[in-house]
Amino acid sequence: MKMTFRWFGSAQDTIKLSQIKQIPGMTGLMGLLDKAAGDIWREDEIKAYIDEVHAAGLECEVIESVNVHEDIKLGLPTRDKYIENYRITIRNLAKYGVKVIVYNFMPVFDWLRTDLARIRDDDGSNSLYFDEKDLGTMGPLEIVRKTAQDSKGFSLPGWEPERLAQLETTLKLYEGMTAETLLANYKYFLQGIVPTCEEVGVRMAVHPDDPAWPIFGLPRIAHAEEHFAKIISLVDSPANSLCLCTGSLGSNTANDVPAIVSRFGKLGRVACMHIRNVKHLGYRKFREASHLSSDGDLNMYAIVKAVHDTCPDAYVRPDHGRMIWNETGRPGYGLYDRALGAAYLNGLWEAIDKSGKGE
Ligand code: DNO
Repeated sequence: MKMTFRWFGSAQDTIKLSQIKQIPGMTGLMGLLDKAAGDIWREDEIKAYIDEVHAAGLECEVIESVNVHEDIKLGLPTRDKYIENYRITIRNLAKYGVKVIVYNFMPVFDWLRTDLARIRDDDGSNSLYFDEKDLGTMGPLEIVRKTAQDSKGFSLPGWEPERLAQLETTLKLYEGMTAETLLANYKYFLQGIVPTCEEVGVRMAVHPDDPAWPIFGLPRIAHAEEHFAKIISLVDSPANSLCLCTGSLGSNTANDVPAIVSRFGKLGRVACMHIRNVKHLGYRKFREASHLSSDGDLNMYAIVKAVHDTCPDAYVRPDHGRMIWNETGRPGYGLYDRALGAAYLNGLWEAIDKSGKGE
């Protein structure tokens, strides 16, 4: 397990690399640049970001949110141009030591919440929260407006303004699209990029749908065990791998998260993990909890044990955290609770590892 942290770059993040470096056991980043879906990630931009990370004594072997242009997901004729751009980005990232690229194949929306800062009465912390009932009354345009307004001026990954500006038009283009068509478009994309990944030694890792069910009538094909079995068989290569996000998968009580990690870990198809906990509050209603098992509904020990036993080389990040100790910053991406999460996950790992060796 290689412990990593998400960082949005010095111009966009309130957290300093020097602070990340001080978190025990932190090896590097799951980094990202602020780029529109479909754009080529230029070498000079990648180099500047990665040089800065290296200068702080951290690695950058994973890059996240190289977003897939909607024309690819929609299967439009223009998709070939965007697939070519994606190939160029893969090559450019590989030149600077990137080994894993995290992406998703969700139509229109990446992750979705109905409240970015739900306060807990008993301790005053706040965290991301979702209640499908609230969504029902809101609708897609309203939720976008509210998310932008609640983000306190921070850019949120997956909520890039240029993409969302086209929202109404894009939603229309998806009308009537089935999961089968989306899967066929996905296969076309993977067939276009996997040979490049194999050539330059990069693994693609798809992030699950979050929350783990379809929303707004859009097809979603990556939120259950059988979906991942289909995805990895679309192109049978270790370069076509998974980024299992426990909080996304765990939002749906039907998912047995440790079993999913074990199954695909054993197949060598878990390239990285986002590990966090969720607390279910009712039907399709949950809040993001601290990482500790007893604070939410996921068995974090069983999850870390599954990683330890089946995919020990996976890159891991503590994913989202709550806002605690009066911290203000990008929702889900404060310093303190993510650092606590990393320390806890490292503790679980050490206990599992040492007891396995009879220590
Ligand atoms: C949410 C993140 C996601 C993830 C993307 C990958 O906080 O985990 O935005 O990075 O889905 O493309």
